Amino acid sequence: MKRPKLIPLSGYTKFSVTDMRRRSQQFLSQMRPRRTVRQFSDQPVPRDVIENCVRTAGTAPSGANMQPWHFVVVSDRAVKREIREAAELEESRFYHELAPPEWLDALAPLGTDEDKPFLEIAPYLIVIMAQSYGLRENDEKTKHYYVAESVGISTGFLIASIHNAGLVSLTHTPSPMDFLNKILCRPPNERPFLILAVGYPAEDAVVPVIRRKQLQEIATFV
Ligand code: IYR
Repeated sequence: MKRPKLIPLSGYTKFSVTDMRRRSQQFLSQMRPRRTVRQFSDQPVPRDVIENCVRTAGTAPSGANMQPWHFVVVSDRAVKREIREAAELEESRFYHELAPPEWLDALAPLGTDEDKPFLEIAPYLIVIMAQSYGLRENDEKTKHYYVAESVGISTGFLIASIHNAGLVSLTHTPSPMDFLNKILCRPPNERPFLILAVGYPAEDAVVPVIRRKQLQEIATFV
């Protein structure tokens, strides 16, 4: 068994309570206006900004530090079109055959349907892949732990950093999503977690009226 290689904690900054309070309030004010946006502009976004956001996602904690994620950043028009066509096929089945009425009722306030133009219009689709297990170069398998939790946390970091950069995103999960492995030539240890469309909002973008739960509804202090 390997012995742990431990080094002193560096890069940690302790703030005064006053500063802590101010910073936590500032961050809340920054995150609060974030909205999931469904109408995108086709205005290009610098690739280095996306690279930094993905780097930030890569700083997330993960089970046994296996970092069981892979981000496929799609900007190629033909690939985006292929993804749109395949996703709309699945979505059409979802809305017209598979979705139980209760689910359709829950989605009604969002105004979603099987038409997914954003998959072609948004300058970037970040396809987040979860690696159920690792594959060494010699094809040997390694175990991954808490994959969904790890990839979910990483995706949260990604969404927050995209918002912080002044861009908007849309989490999209056509179901099933296995067509993405084929289109993006991904290995069998990866399964699509979600598609994140990223870009600037369309000039005439609209969002549904939503209410966020209050602190007392989402937290219990014991
Ligand atoms: N995947 C479908 C349906 C959908 C499901 C949920 I849960 C949403 O929050 C939004 C949509 C679609 O993208 O339209």
